[in-house]
Amino acid sequence: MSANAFVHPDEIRSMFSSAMSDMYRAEVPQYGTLMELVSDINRQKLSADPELRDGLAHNDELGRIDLERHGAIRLGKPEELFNMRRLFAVMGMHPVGYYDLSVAGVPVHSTAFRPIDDEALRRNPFRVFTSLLRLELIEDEGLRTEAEAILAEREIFTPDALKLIYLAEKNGGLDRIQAEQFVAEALETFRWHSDATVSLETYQKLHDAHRLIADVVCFKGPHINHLTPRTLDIDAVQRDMPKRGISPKAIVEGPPTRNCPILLRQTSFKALEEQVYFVGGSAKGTAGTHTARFGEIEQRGIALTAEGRKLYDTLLASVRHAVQVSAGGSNARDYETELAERFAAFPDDYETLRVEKLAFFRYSVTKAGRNAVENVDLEASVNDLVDQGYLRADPIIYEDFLPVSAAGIFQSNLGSDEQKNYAEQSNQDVFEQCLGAPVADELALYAAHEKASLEAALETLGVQKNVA
Ligand code: OOG
Ligand code: NI
Repeated sequence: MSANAFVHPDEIRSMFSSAMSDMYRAEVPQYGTLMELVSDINRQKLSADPELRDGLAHNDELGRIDLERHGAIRLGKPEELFNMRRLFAVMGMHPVGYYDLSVAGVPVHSTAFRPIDDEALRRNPFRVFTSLLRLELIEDEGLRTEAEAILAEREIFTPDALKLIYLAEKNGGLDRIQAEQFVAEALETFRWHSDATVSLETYQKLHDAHRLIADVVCFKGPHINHLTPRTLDIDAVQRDMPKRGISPKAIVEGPPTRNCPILLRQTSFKALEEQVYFVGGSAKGTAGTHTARFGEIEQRGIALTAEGRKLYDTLLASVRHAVQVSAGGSNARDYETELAERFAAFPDDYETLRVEKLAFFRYSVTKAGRNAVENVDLEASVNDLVDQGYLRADPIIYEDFLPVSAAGIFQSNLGSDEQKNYAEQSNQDVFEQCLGAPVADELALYAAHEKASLEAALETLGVQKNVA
């Protein structure tokens, strides 16, 4: 490799996520404790469940278990989102999906910046859930103007970060020295600042409008508000958090425990109260506190088709209608029971999920299939070929987020008395204008992945078929 060769975006992403992880562990020690708990439980789970271990090994995922994590940030103005897209593109992360959280009383809309192709996901799946504040949802016009004026003053990227983004775009990549500098400069944007940019009085006014608005508007930048390792047993982590002095949110968001995990299950520990200084008062400022940063864990399962997702949404809505978890979480058990009972209606074996087209699979030719190439019945259906043992179908893992779960994570860290109903409709067009690009449709990505794997497998078997 010559000295000037470009560093692969996947590698820059790995450098960045590892630097973020180090920074966050140093800034939020409780996150380090959570990471240790997760790694202990992953190890136990792998040694107790050889089938799980083999499955992960087959999909080449064993190596990425301790890597898998996501983070989240909240931005204040359109140009921040625009430049954030450019920054993440340098690391091979692109906007996928549109999430409207105003329907759940959180005045933001969001996307996830993430690697898209299989190879890139395998190398490092790090994603960042990125929200943009919707200032138009502040009812008080005076306060809205004030918030806009405060945000207009700030620049969340360092001049060198912007310069390196420009260079990467112009030259098509960054060399080793530039990539290292880029990671260091990019990190500055996500760092915690204990100095607020406003007085305590202004903070309080914005806080009263919505706690989230104060979090976005009153600081120098969009501090990373959580990082999320992957766990192989989320129920065990939820159960054991208190044993390590960590206080979990009341319930695990998403589907219940199942034999065949679907979509995404998440839980978090509650945001910590941290000391900050507001403008004014003594030279150092006025001491106060702000609550924003927490830790989260995730467990991912198979990606669902539109039909599977409809069933999931319907069942979840009926559970949430039947049991509303109280602020203190005293009825969390009722919720869990209801969730498990209602989701009994969701098929829980991969074969049914596949045959009923509820979930996405990656197809490959088995050894038996390769041996039988000359004798394969050309009229056989895909299901026949699977039944005959010539084709193998493995789950495609869900790489995105869930709006109802995300709202639950937001709310548990904002205090559950913050529920507000915004009349404003979701607005993907406005979001994409701010972003400067369309967001990719996640269902289309999974469908294309499944289709490509099936076409390649059928070609190997010598079967010509129109794959829908
Ligand atoms: C983002 C909350 C959503 C998730 O994993 O669903 C999220 C935030 O609090 O900014 O991270
Ligand atoms: Ni999260």
